[in-house]
Formats: sequence, structure tokens, C-alpha cells
Amino acid sequence: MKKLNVGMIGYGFMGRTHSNAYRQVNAFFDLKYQPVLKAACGRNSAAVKAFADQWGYTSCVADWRELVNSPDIDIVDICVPNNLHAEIAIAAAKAGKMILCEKPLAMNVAEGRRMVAAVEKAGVPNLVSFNYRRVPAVALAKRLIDEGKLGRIFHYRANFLQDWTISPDVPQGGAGTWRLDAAAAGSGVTGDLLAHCIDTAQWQNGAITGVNAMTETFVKERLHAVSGKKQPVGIDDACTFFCRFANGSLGNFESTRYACGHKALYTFEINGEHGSIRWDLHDLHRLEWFSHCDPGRERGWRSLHVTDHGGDHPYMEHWWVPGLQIGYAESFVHQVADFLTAVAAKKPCSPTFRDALQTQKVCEAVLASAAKGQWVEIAAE
Ligand code: SOE
Repeated sequence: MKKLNVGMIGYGFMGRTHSNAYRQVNAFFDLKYQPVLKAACGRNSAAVKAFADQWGYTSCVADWRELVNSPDIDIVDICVPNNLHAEIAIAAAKAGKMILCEKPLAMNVAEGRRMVAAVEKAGVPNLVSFNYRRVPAVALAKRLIDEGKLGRIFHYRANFLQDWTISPDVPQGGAGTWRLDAAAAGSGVTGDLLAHCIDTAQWQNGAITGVNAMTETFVKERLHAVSGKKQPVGIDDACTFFCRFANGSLGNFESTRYACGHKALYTFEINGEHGSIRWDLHDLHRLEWFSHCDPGRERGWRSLHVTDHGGDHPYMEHWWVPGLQIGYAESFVHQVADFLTAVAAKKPCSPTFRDALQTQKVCEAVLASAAKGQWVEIAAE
């Protein structure tokens, strides 16, 4: 097994999910490569040191440029706020590194285009972390659609509901709450949560060609954790949009951080001419499936427990025994396994930066539509 040294930039929630994945992957997947946790990078030296010690990184770096240009590093993993993705990824591409970047790809489409150009010019493997594609039940839904089990698709519906910003006392900016600061995040729920739904939807159901959206910012001012001052809130707290897909189906998407009682309720439902499927992140190992092809008297929703082996249920043969489930953390293990498998095969691993640019385009069109109060078309690249 060839070792690949990982340089992790950022040490928050996503830094932990990715680090855990690198540590687990060779125990469960037979791969040509072994990721080695080489260096952790961040500005707060005490916090980076604590993170590095906890996860087993052998060194710490304060300046990401040093890490990106280090000959010791093979994979640059970008787990910092969105406003830093482009600069780091472009430098990493120029330095010839493989890149795994957290979602969303960029702050906007213009930045995203520059990132795509950089990785394609350098010819480096690149992947954006839309991890929910790699939940076995979500991947099974994709297989059923591709096999034509649903027939023609009529409707795609997705929600991502949270409730953690209802209190006006939650600050914006700083570690943990940078997602509320437009300068660091670019947008609110559109880039943070709907981007997941859009990525999965376009993967399963093809391109979104036009959108009509509305957004709202319920709390207009919040204390900024860095400046210590009350500042206007520039992100969308909630966003809902409807859309058309290239295959003729209609889409409905909603996301908010003000749905009291919901912590991370990501759900989708797809209705086709032969059947429907639905999925719910709170019950992530199940896929609900209705087949109109069943005899009438037996027709009804089935709940598939997506834990079987033998290739029927994506990824599951790598885990325990049939019937025993896995969870959120394992979607990141699958992501690393797929990435390293693609690197070995010298093939792209989706969603590449180019794939993620398509999601970025939809996000930007959603925000433009909400601002204008108009339908916005999305041109194919
Ligand atoms: C925000 O709360 C968040 O952590 C997102 O940033 C993640 O991408 C999502 O998977 C869960 O919610």
C-alpha cells in the first residue's frame, strides 16, 4: 500500500469528520493507498495542537501556504470557511496536490470557475465533499432511478430543516458560527444546506434548468463574535424554491434554520410513473419505496433496511453483517474510499470541482431569483 500524506486545513466539525474517515478507511476498504495524517493547519496554535494530538497528526502548521507547498504533503484537505476555499484550492492545484474540499465549492460561480480551471489545468484529482450521496440508502435510490424502476420522473421534493439559529443571541462570525456571517459563508441555508439537496438531486435526476425562489432573514442583526459589535445579518435564514429539471420533472426545495424541533431533517421524495421513493436523514439506513407495479392488493409503501451484502446495497459489504446499520460518519469514510479508488484508477471522482460548479450555479440562480422576485434560467456550461 502506498502512503499518501494528508494535510488538513481547518480543525472544526468537518476537520473531525474527514480525519475520522482517513483513520477508518483502510480497516474497511481494500485500497492501493493508505492516507497518513501528516499535518494539521490552523491559526490558533493551541487549538490546532489539541486537534492534531487528538486525531494523530504528526505535525502542526500555522500558515496554509506552508502546508500547501510542502513536498511532504500529497492530499490537501480544505475544511475551512467558504471564503478561503478558492485561494487555498488554487494554490494547492498549482503545487500539484490532490484536493478534497468541503462544500459548497466556493463563495460564488466566478470563484468556482477559477477553481475548476486551476484543478483541470494542473490535472490533479479533486473532489467536493457532498457526503450524503454516499449514504447507502441514498446511493440505492440513485441505482433504482438509473435502472428505470421509477420510470419517468415527475416530481423531486427535498427539505433540509434545522432550528439552531432561532435565538437572536446566537452570534455571527467566529469559530462555529461563521456560517451566519455572509463574509465568511457567502450565503446562508442556500449554500450550506440546499447545496446538499441540489447536489443529490442533480446526481439522481439530472440538471436543474431554471428556478424561482424566495428567501428570508428573520433576525436582521446579530453580535459579531470577532468585532464584538452588532452587525446586519447578510445571509438567508430560510430559502424555498421551485424549479424545472432538464428531464421535464418539477422540483420543490425548502431549507431553514428556524424549523423548531428539527435538528438536521434532510428528506427527499421522488415520484415517478412506476413508483416513488423517499428518504430521511434521521432514519438514514432506510429507503421508503412504493411500487405501482406490485399487484393492486399488495400495493403499499415498503421500508427497505439498507444493510444487506452481496452488492445489493451500496457500500454495505464493507461493514458488519446484514441487518446491522452504519451512520453519518461512514458517509465520509465512503467518500475517502471512492476518492482513493478513483485516484488508483486515474479516473475522476464525482462530485469533482466541475460537478460542484453546477450546484454552485443553481445556488447562485436561487439567490438571484429571490433578490429579483423572478424566474431565473440556468444555462448549461
Ligand atoms: C450546518 O449546521 C451543517 O453542519 C452543514 O454545514 C453540513 O454540511 C450539514 O451536513 C449539517 O449541517
